[in-house]
Amino acid sequence: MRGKLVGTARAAVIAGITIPALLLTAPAPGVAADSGSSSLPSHIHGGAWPTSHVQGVTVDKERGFVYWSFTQMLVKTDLDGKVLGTVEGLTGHLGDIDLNDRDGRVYGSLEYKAEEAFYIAIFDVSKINRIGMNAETDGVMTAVHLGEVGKDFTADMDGNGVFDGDTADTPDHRYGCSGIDGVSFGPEFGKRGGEQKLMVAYGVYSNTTRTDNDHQVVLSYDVSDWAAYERPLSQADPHRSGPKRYDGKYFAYTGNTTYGVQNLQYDPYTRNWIMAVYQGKKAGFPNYSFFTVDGSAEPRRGEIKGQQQPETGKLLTLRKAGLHDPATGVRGWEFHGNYGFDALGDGRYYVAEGRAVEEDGVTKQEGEAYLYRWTGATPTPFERVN
Ligand SMILES: [Ca+2]
Ligand SMILES: [Ca+2]
Ligand SMILES: [Ca+2]
Repeated sequence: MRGKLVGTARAAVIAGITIPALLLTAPAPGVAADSGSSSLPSHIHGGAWPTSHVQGVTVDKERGFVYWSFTQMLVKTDLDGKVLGTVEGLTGHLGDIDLNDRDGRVYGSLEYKAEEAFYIAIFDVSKINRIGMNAETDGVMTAVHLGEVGKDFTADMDGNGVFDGDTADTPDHRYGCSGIDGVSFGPEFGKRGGEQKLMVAYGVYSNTTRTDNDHQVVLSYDVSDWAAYERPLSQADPHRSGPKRYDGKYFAYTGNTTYGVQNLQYDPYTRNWIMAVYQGKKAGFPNYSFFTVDGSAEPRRGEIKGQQQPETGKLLTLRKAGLHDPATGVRGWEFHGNYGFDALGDGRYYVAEGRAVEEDGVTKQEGEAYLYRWTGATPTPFERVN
């Protein structure tokens, strides 16, 4: 588990069982985090690249590496922001990324909407050692196809025999699914430890005229048997090798957002699953920019509101903290984090920002990450560490 033992944290022994200090000290939301004594830079520069904007950041504290998703490129730096290598040539959309502590590799969402193909890209980041490595030909990336996403993306919801494709202006796409973006490893919802699952959140189109797109949708996968599915990806002829089934499918009622969960991250410190979004536009919802799912709550079966035919599913619980909209029951916060958010496990976080910059007459996208700590304050539960 990420950040199980951090800094000067001490473990306790109770009845002969060693309890990691984190589990003893993890506070309820609302309690300020200890800033910790392990030194990490308060700012990391991820460079500027001729790509779309930064989509995700994940930090390998032990080895001192930072990985950045720049939509068409994966960038590897050290903690000082020195560029160590890049993986380039992606023609789809690389979104949020997360480090799998089990195998030391970086997993990210990868979309090819025209091909109706959605993948988890797996980067063997130990092999990234130079700028300009190729995602298809340099043996650093495999991909696992997620069939369930394609099914929901292509669903002909109005039953007119036509799938309207990559547009928000349609009744098609089940739950409004536009693909996938947020990814994170963490325990099953309601569990403290146990097997780490890969959670994958849907993108959801912004559409204020339908009622069936007001949930964030999360698929869970056990990736321990994924070696059987992993294949290099030929983008001209994308494969469909992947698990037939997901392990779990979960729904969080937040109101419609603009492209769903941009960054998903399990935070062992608060036991929150954070969801950073681009705000929704629907009247009648609070349209918060940041949500926290209570990771200690068991999913409960209930109605997935707003569907054409009544439907039940496994519902997630938003943490009872922060802002609250009594009319809808939605709870949330005001924070960014939709360009990248990583939890270090000790109440500290790296949060990405990005912007367009001009370099030698070329427009590039710059990415950087700032260190924050948890405060639990409303409406913004983090403060920057300087
Ligand atoms: Ca249709
Ligand atoms: Ca994104
Ligand atoms: Ca993530």
